[in-house]
Amino acid sequence: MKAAVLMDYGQKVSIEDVQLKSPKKEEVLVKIKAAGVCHSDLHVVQADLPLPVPMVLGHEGAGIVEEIGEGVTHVKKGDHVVLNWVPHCGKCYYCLKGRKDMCEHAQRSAEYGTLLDGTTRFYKGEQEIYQFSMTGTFSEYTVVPANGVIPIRKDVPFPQAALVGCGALTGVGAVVNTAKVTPGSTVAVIGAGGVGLNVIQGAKLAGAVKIIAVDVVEEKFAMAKHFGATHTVNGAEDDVIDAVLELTEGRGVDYSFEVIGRPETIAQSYNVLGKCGLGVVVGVAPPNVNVSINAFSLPSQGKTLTGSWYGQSNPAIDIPMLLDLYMAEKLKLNELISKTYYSLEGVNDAFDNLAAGKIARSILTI
Ligand code: COD
Ligand code: ZN
Ligand code: ZN
Repeated sequence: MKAAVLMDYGQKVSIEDVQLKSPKKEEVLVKIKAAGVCHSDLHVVQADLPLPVPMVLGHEGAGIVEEIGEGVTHVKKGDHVVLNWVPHCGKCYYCLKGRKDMCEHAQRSAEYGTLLDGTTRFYKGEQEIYQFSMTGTFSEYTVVPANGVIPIRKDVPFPQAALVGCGALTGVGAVVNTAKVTPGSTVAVIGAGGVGLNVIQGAKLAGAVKIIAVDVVEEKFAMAKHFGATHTVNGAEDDVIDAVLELTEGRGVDYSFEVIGRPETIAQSYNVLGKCGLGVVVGVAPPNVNVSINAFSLPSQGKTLTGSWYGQSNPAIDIPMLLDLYMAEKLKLNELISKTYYSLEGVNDAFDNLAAGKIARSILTI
């Protein structure tokens, strides 16, 4: 069986012949049909996310259930599923508080590159191969925890379904679940990539009247407008804070979203807010990075800066809901697919295109 594996840092991803163990109790074997190439996969290749290697990358994916382990009742062989890269344990402090996105057990296993029991199902000869965020969708098959598969309607094409597993859920969820954007609001979205475009369409769905897309790549602005941006700012040419203030009668926006993961754009997302504004950081900067914001403005302007992980979502409910929105033509997914590769071999080319910033998403069909 073939999988795209980062064998070591400093190398390109290679297509390897790997073996997969059978699903254990509360696990599911999935035949992957489509996988999206997200910037977080590239972050791993570029060593911005410190994870163990060798690792099967890919966390956005959809496929068909091939086999279920003991105790799995919510899916059966043949079901179509989207993979959930935060398969919560249901027992930890945060799960019990209703915050599945913050599951301690899932976060720890993702850091170790294993499934919830601390072991991995992929191997090559004697060597264990880790799985990115308990998924590993750049592979013909994968084994994931039971909560890592969300059953979906069968009339959605696999590439579009895959996109909901990270980009759409992360982006729309940041707007709807974390920020709870209200109708008539003003919004700035910094970073109009695969996830940022979903923040933009989430803001439109939520009824925002002014949606300002900020990026540094000109090609992104036509896409941003198509997804619902009312204004655009090119951060490579203009001062972002001045431009946003000018577009909002000098006040700043009600909500801002940083969808890149860089300290300077995180600071921007705070500085473009008006009084009482809420800034949501979706992008993840490397672990040793700090951000500086003006201390006086916190109490005097009552601004809030928070974060959003996996759209603060409830994947079992939110993934089917987003697919229903897509089928009702209220959520754009087709337009997110800039390029399709009909084999895993396309993965490095997809990374190059992502790094150049000119595309929204590439899809690998498997
Ligand atoms: N100012 C404005 N825009 C910029 C700047 C800048 N200084 N630098 C880059 N951009 C733009 C790029 O041109 C591009 O359009 C956009 O920012 C980034 O988009 P993509 O398509 O490259 O990235 P996404 O949308 O696939 O991913 C964004 C994330 C924020 C999810 C990702 O980068 C991240 O932080 N990942 C780590 C977090 C993580 O592991 N999440 C789990 C899975 S997503
Ligand atoms: Zn992602
Ligand atoms: Zn938990």
